[in-house]
Amino acid sequence: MLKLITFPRVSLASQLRGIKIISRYYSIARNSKVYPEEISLDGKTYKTDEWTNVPPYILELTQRRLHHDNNHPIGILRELIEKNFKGMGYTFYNDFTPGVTTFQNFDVLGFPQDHPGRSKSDTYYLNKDNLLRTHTSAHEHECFQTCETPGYVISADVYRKDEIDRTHYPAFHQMEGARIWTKSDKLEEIIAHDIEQIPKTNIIVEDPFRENCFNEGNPKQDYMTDNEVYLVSVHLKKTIEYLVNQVFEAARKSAKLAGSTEPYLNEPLKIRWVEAYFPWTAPSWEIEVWWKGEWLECCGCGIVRQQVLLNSGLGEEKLGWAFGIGLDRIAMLLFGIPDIRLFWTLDERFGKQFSSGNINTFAPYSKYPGIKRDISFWLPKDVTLHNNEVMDIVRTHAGDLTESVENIDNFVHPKTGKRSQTYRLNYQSMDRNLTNSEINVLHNNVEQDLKKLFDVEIR
Ligand code: FA5
Ligand code: MG
Repeated sequence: MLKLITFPRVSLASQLRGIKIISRYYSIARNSKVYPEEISLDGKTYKTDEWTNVPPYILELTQRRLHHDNNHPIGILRELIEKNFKGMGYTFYNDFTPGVTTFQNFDVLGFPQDHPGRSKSDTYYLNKDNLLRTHTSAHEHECFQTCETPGYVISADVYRKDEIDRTHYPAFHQMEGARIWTKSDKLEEIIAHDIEQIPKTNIIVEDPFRENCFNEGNPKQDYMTDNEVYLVSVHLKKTIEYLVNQVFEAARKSAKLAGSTEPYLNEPLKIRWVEAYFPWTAPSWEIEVWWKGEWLECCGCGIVRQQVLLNSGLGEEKLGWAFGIGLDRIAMLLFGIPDIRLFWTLDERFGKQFSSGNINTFAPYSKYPGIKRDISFWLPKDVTLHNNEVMDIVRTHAGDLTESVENIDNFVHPKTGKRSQTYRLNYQSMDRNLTNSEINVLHNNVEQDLKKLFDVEIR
C-alpha cells in the first residue's frame, strides 16, 4: 500500500522521513513501469534501482549544454562573468558531466544524512549512489584537488525537483567560484593586497556583518584567526559585489540603449548581505540585490570548512572562500525574459534574438493560448501528498506543456473529516496551439497515476 502515516505535530525531520517513504513507493511503482535496467549518461551507464527517479525528459535536458552556447542568454551571461574574472588567477571549468555521486554532491561537503536535500522528493537519482548534481558545489572536491591556480570558476547545469512556475524549473544553471590562500607570516598582507586588486564599485552596500563577520549563530572556524576570517570575508564579498555590479551595469546599459527611461535605471545599485547556512562553509552569507522594487537572492557563499580542504588533499595551512551564483534568474532580468521555460525552447523565434556578447531585451512573440484543467480528489485517511509529487506526475506526462501547477484548494469535510485537495493545471505550449483532445489524454494519465500511486478518489 502506498500509505504514509503522518501525525499533525511531529518534527519536520520525521515528516521528511515520511516523504522519503512515500517517494520510495512511488518510484518502485514507476520503476517497474518506466525505467529501463540501465540509464546511460555522457558515456557512463548506471544500473537503475529503487532510488531511480529521473524521468526521460530530464535526461534529455542534460544534453542541451546551454551554458556552452554563446548565442544563448545563459551562455552570454556566463561569458560576461568569466570575462570579468580573466587575469585574476582563476581556472575555468565548464565541462563537468551532471552525473555525480552522492559522495561528491553531499557527503564530502558534510551534508548530514537526514538533510532534506538528499530526499527523493528534492533530488533526481540515477540510482542509490549516483544523481544529477543539485549544485555546482558537487565539483569543489575535484577542483580543490586538481586546480593549479589560486582560484577556479565552474559553470554547469544543475537539477532539482521543484515546483513549476514562471521562475522555477527543474533544471537551471550555476556558477561556482573559489579562492585559496596559504598561511604564512605574510598572509594578512597578501590578502589585503589582493583585496586592493578587486576593481572598485559604486554600489550601495548594506552589511551588518562586515566588521563583526562571525557570531555564535554564524561561527568562525577555530583554525583561523579573527583577522584572517575578516580579511577572507572582505575579499569574498568584494569579489561578489564586483561581479554583481558588472552584470547589473550591463543590464542597465542595455535597457537604456533600448530606450527605457524607467527611474530605477538612474539609481545606484543597492545590495545587502544576510547570514546563511551551508554545511561546508562557516561563516556563510547570501547576497540580495534590490532590483525593480524587490530583493532578489542570487548567490550563496562562505569561508570553506577546513575539513573539505583536507578531504581534497590540501594541507592544514590552506584557507579560502567559495560562492555559488544562480544564472537563470539573473539572465531573466538581464534579457527581459518573462518565463524561465523559454531558455529551453527550440523555437527559432527565441534563439535568433540573441548573439554572442550582446545583452538585448527579449521581444516576446505571440503567446499561444493555454488550456486550464482542475483536478480535485479526496485523500485517503493518513496519506499526505507532497506538492512535488503532483508536479512530478504532471511533468512526467506533459513535460514542457506544463505551464504551472497550483494547489488552489485544501478542504476538510466538516462531518466526515475527509480531506480534499484541488490542483489547477495550466497546460500551454511555447511553440504551437494545443488541442483539447491531446490535453484530455495527458490529463487522464495524470489522474490515473494519482489514483494508482496515492490511492486518491477523484471528485
Ligand atoms: C547553493 O546551491 C550552494 N551550492 C551555493 C554555495 C556555493 C554556498 C559555495 C556556499 C559556497 P542555493 O541553493 O541557495 O545554494 O542556490 C544558489 C543560487 O542558485 C540561489 O541564490 C539562486 O540564485 C539559484 N537558485 C536556487 N534554486 C533555484 C531554482 N529553483 N531556480 C533558479 N535558480 C535557483
Ligand atoms: Mg539559497
